[in-house]
Amino acid sequence: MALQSGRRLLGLKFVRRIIAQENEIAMFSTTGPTNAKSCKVLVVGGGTGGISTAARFVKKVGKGNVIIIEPTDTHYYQAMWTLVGGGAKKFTDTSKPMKSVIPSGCNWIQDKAVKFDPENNTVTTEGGETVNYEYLIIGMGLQLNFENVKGLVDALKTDPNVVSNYSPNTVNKTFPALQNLKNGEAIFTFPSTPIKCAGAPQKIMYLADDYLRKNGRRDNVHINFNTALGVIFGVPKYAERLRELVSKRNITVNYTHNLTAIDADKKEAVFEILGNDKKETKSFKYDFIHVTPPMSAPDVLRNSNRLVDSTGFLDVNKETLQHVKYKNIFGIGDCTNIPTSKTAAAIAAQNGVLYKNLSLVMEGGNVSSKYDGYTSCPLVTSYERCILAEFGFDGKVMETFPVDQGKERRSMLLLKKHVMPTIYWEAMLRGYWNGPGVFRKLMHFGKS
Ligand code: UQ1
Repeated sequence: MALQSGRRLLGLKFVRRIIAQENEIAMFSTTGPTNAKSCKVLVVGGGTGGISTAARFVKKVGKGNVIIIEPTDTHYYQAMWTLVGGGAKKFTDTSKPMKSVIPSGCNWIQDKAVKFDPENNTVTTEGGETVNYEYLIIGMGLQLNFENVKGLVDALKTDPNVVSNYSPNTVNKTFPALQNLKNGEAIFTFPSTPIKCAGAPQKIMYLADDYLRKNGRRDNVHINFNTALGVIFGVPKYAERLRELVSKRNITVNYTHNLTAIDADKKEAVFEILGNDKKETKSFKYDFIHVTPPMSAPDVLRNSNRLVDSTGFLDVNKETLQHVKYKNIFGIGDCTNIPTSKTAAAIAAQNGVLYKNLSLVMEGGNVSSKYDGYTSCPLVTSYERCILAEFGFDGKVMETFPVDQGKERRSMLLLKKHVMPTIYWEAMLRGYWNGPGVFRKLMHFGKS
């Protein structure tokens, strides 16, 4: 009797093991019938937020337990594209192969996430793989919607004087166009949507201004900053300095002007005037136009109703970075609805908070670390100088150095041009940069 039940037990164990093995094969095989994978931490996005958080969590949860879903094979340091557009840095110095920045121990699925199912903890890719996760980090960045401006996609292809620093496909057009600009109208636009690096639309304008002055052509070119916004910058301290700057540099600012169409044949750009009820538009002739395209959260996220707010951005708690509905989902960077300026510096500061809070959740606790909205925008004002804007939620100024950073400074441009790239590639993407918060506290003797 005892022997029989012992055998039966052994048999049962054996059958269970076979079933488990089959399940395991199904879970990890990429070609198996269910095509499913499983992991502890799934990171969607191989940009700044995705790579820097994956680097931290793989150290915590171990090799093979972090999967990154990212379709592209190149990782860009986009913060450098202003200087590429200005001819001060090489485009080839702003990228690395994706595989070289995937943290070791992480599994990379080179595919596009096409479906989120947060109720069942799965994400499905375009290639049909379903990835099951315990914890999900979404860092998908922003989508550039060039097609939302009529005629722009074609104009970018056919007109050498229509340029944009915002895409790897167009950033290399900017400097040659500037070199060819001898006289006439130069226009720099800012759209009516949230964008990444809200300072970039005017940084390239200040470089263009400086370039034209240095080449003796500035008097022949009229520079316009046509912005959909009603202010030049969101933080009053820096806005004041920038208003002084544009007036000193003889730049015309047209507020509430939102680009809606480009007619490359007529060399005309059409702007709708926002804020008044009657639909008014105004056409501007251009000899050079730098376009900042409208942007949004990526379509796949926008269409995931359960994950996003009414604006289509990932709905997270702005301080804890935890999703408002799903406690095992966190968001980082540009695709979130965190009300701060979308920059790599913001992601750096969010990194530390996300790591602490998700670690607490993994250990069965509650989130406790709080993000203060820190972000930084090195406002390049010439080839030699920059205003290093640093601020948090509600425009609170949070400067690192014990000097007035509202002034144009050579030191801050050197920091942006020569120090930040090393911090980015060597520290941040490896999970070792939480932004300059500790230095700020040290330099202000612990006061803020
Ligand atoms: C920063 O932390 C950061 O993230 C990597 C940037 O992104 C490129 C920046 O441009 C800046 C300015 C910061 C803030 C760093 C310091 C030292 C003030």
